[in-house]
Amino acid sequence: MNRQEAMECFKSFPIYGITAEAMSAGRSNAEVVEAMLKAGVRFVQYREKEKSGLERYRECLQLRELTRKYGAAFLIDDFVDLALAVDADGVHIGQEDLPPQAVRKLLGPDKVIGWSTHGPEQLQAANALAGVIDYIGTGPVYATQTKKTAVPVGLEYVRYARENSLLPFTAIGGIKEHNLQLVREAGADIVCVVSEVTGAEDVAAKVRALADIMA
Ligand code: TZP
Ligand code: MG
Repeated sequence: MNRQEAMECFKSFPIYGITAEAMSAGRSNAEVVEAMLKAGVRFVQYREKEKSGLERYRECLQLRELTRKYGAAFLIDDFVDLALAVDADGVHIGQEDLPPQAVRKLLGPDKVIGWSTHGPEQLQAANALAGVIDYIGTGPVYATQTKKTAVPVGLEYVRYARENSLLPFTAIGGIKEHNLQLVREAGADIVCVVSEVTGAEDVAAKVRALADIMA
């Protein structure tokens, strides 16, 4: 799929899927991702910071095939080389990674770039890069074990994004079934829910329950 089709996937379902094998109750990423896809997830990010490059590559080949089968977009967290090697649909980068313009140069015009932002100043910088990047992440909304060092920015920043972002955005960080309604009311149409989904006993049922709250 092309960049525009991948962004249509981003907007087509309220739950953005992210891998976290260490928080998947002993299941493989492929197993968890397939359950997400069966429940309607159309945008999947591979996020595994501790594995070897070879392990990541092998796993991404498998996930690329799986996401293609379900017509879902597949993004890679951090690793531009890996994204190119497995023909992913794009990358998600943070404030301390290669700058978006450099990533765009490497990826060319037809891949999606997502950029994490943590406050109004970074959101304004993202607005200035509309066209280079395609969407932003806003968070962490709440404190989370999935990213222990990150300082929570709260619902206030979600409200700010709703009012001020020129780009589509997704809220992330500590979002669970019990607080999802608040995140939605703050203005998020798309949410990244990591451990609440990967760790759920029934991953597909959890995704459906979350999507119902967002509907
Ligand atoms: N970026 C900000 S918070 C976070 C990332 C990758 C992790 C969110 O994980 P969880 O388990 O949904 O809190
Ligand atoms: Mg990153």
